[in-house]
Amino acid sequence: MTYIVKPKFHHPALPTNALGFTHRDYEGSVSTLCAGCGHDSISSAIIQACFELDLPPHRVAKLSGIGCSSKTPTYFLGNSHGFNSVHGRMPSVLTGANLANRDLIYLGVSGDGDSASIGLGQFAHAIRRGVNMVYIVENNGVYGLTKGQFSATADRGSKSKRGVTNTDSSIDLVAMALQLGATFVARSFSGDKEQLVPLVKAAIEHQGAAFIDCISPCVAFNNHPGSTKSFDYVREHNEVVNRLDFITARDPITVSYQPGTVEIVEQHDGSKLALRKLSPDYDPHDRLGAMAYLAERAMAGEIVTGLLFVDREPVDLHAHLDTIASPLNSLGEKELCPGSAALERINASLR
Ligand SMILES: Cc1ncc(C[n+]2csc(CCOP(=O)(O)OP(=O)(O)O)c2C)c(N)n1
Ligand code: SF4
Ligand SMILES: [Mg+2]
Repeated sequence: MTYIVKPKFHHPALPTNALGFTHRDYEGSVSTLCAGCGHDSISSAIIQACFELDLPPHRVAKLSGIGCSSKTPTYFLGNSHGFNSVHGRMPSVLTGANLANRDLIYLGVSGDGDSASIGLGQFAHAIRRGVNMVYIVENNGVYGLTKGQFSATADRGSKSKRGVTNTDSSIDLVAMALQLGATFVARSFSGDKEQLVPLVKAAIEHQGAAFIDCISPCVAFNNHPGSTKSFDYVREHNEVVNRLDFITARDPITVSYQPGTVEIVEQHDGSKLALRKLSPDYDPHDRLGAMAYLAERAMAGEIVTGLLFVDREPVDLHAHLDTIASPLNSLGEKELCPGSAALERINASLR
């Protein structure tokens, strides 16, 4: 058995959100991951973000591949749509679902093996097409589910639990997402919920390809000295460039700030991101600058976290393809089958 259903009763005084839902309404089954696994903290951040955004659970579709990370959608949003696909194939399934029904919020949950090893091509194409989604990689540097082999995000020189040194160069998914044109790019740490919850909220409201690389230590196979994805290593080498407050379109801006230290970034739907600058030189609107900064800090052994890049005017796949505004499942036979005269016109235009 890979999941245990949670009992339905809860304390009658649990706080509710604007829809009358409690936190429990956004939870899933009881997690069967190892106690202390970073992935459980990410699930908890997703639950918190969706509760605070007052999202109707039936409007969310969560998709994943294979791995401990890809099992996690069972442990959150139990009342949402879910699809557990094949190893490394989540991005194409998500792309297809998004094209068929643009009205849902798409949450792609993956692992570093799922996205940087077997699924690297799929990851790249979903990002470069600008699919409107939140793509979260729960990055522990190993294949946790198959007992701790190095994944493609393991740093060169880092050591496995058995003491073997990784001799391959690592793939930095954040650098790739920036290069491939993602319009929202962030890196976070499962141990930093204060940073992760607003990042997930902002990514959900972003109308384009939003990518979050979340370092998520595997306590069973990659949390030892010599690992660069352990809790201790990430805490010691974490360079936070900004802190985010997320404000929905209906909330008043209440953040207090010193001029010059906070920038308010408005998104398409009117929601606002209040970015507290911790690194004064860092500009999250400069794609090339972000790429250079990340590479420079990585050379110095630092892991840069925070909102790394956001495009205020994102364009998504539906805009690129000029698709109809309604979800395909709401179209009737008349729209879906316009008749032989229309087909003749299309054929004639291609001759
Ligand atoms: C096509 C295919 N190849 C290999 C596997 C075996 N396999 C299952 S999970 C996994 C790696 C998972 O690693 P990751 O995505 O990093 O998830 P984690 O368990 O670390 O969270 C592999 C290689 C598989 N299930 N399917
Ligand atoms: S093996 Fe690692 S990734 Fe999998 S549940 Fe355990 S700690 Fe988490
Ligand atoms: Mg992994």
